[in-house]
Amino acid sequence: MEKAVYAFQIEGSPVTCEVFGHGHINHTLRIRTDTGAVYILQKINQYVFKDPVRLMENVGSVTAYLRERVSDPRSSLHFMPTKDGKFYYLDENGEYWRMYDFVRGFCLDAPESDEDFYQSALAFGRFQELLADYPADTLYEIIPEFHNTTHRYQLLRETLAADPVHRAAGVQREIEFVLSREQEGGTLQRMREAGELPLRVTHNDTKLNNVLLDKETRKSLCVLDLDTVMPGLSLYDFGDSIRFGAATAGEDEKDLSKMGLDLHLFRIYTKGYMEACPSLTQREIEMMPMGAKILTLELAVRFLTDYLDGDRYFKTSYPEHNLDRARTQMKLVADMEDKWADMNRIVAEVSQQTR
Ligand code: ADP
Ligand code: GN1
Ligand code: MG
Repeated sequence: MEKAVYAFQIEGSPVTCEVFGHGHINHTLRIRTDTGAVYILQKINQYVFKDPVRLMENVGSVTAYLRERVSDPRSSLHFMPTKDGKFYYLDENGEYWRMYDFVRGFCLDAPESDEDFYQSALAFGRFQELLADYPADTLYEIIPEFHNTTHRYQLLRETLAADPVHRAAGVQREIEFVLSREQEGGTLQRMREAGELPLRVTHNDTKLNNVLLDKETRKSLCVLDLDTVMPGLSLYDFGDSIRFGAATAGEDEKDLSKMGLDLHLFRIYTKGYMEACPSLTQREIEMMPMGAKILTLELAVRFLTDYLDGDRYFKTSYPEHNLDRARTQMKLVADMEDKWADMNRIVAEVSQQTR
């Protein structure tokens, strides 16, 4: 780690280094130097990202493109070059590191007010609009089939068949829950293949903690975690934000009675997203509730698959962590099913008010 810090062109000498943030994928550290400069140093997770060089090319091009289109420099991530002019450092163990300027603001794991969540909707909606003319075919598909829910089900079936850590027998109810929704889970993928929904450049990982808010104004400053920026559907971004931020409990809540969809927050986000992304088509709008449900179901499938696979993908803090996460997502899916008519009504109302 120390070698990695010194590989980058930074201001001053490092004085502190601490593990930072609540991401599930990369190893993130905050570095402070004796001049008061602050940086984020990340070790790229190579189990998840097989080609870190292409990953950095994607992120580098997208951040450069965004930087030309925003007025506040804090609104776009800024990478520090290494002393030999690269945007990543490869250490002797084959690990890839990168460094960003620390954006002074804060990230939330749950909205503290309606306005916080509204701000995140504006940030992700704007992000989508800003990238509307970005040449999508120049981006590498850094994780192929990332939001292909049909493919996620195939991976679940393969893991279930291999049952590498003998956990399948203990989770039959959970397996049954997701398998009984497999047909519906493939809806977005089928629509994508049929060309019924426009292909856009999307973020693909729109959790609330991937948006930075300004400390003084609490307005959204910057969208973080651009590793999964790829061609995709707006409904992936909308759906993932709802699944994470409009839920009444966190992803790893053990008391499932606390988990459900907050319809008020669902309305707030829908409004912000529609306002910031006026190019959404009628079909995309109609499918918003389905986007929220499928992304939640997809995460249930992904967490369950990782649990069955011995927790190789997501960072976990205890053996049942992925199972707990899968269960919260299932509970949220079930609650969305109960509130389905309300979700559709809200989308129609907001659409009428904002368009
Ligand atoms: P992961 O892929 O593991 O989620 P992220 O890139 O999202 O990694 O980083 C993890 C956390 O680190 C973010 O949620 C955020 O709190 C913080 N973070 C990342 N980049 C920056 C930055 N440039 N400035 C300030 N905080 C950041
Ligand atoms: C991961 O990197 P992070 O923590 O923002 C994951 C997302 C999941 C999320 C679930 C590259 O997001 O797809 O939705 O965990 N990122 C990747 O919390 O797989
Ligand atoms: Mg993140």
